[in-house]
Amino acid sequence: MNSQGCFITVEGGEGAGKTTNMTFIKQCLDNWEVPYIHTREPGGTELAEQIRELLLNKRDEKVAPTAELLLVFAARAQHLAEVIIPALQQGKVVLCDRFTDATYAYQGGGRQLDVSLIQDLEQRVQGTLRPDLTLLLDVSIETGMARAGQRGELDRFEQENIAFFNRVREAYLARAAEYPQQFAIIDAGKSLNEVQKQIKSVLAKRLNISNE
Ligand code: Z5A
Repeated sequence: MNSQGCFITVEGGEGAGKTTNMTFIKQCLDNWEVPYIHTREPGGTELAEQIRELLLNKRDEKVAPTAELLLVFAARAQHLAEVIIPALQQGKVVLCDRFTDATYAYQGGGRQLDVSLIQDLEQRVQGTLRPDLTLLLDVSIETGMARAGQRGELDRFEQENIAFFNRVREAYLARAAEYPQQFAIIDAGKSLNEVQKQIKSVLAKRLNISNE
């Protein structure tokens, strides 16, 4: 636990079903009467949402991977100071759609940036703060891309190629293997009903909810 609160992050690659399952997680927390805030990265504050737009918008200029990384952490520093840390200090559950594990996956795995640079920024921006629980929605690239393909226009990340998404997935799975106490891998290739059963069981256990 961080202070009195609990920091829960949800991660996954393309078409893993984060948005769909976030709605379900919020319903679970509401039913259990657990006080929480829901937020996202990049974003979560006015400034950080503006940085999100800079990051996601398609542009003619090629974005240097290091510039992308620094923007991600600039947004995170603001988000931590304004939203995440105060909520944890108030004893709330902070439910965050993506966090630094996404940086290891997308900028470390996808963009192949030096991981020690990410570790250094993580330490400087977050200190010792890490998620208490990360739900990693894991799905094959084929299934994920087929699902994501049903959506509208693609953003700057969604336009990447299969090799990029493979590296992202591998990096997420490597993080989960390295930090088994933090991560719960959810098989997001299954039916929505089965996925949500897995999520509910992990959440209830982590939050000590007995009356599921
Ligand atoms: N990024 C980064 O590079 N570095 C960082 O540090 C951070 C982020 C924090 C924006 O993220 C981008 O930011 C992201 C990485 C980068 N790039 N990408 N891509 P985002 O989280 O805002 O965007 P997203 O990845 O597109 O997430 P999403 O909108 O939640 O999409 P999703 O996971 O695909 O979820 P979905 O829309 O709920 O599901 C997709 C479809 O599949 C939808 O039609 C569902 O009905 C369907 N679905 C979902 N689950 C199932 C199951 N189980 N069966 C069948 N169909 C399903």
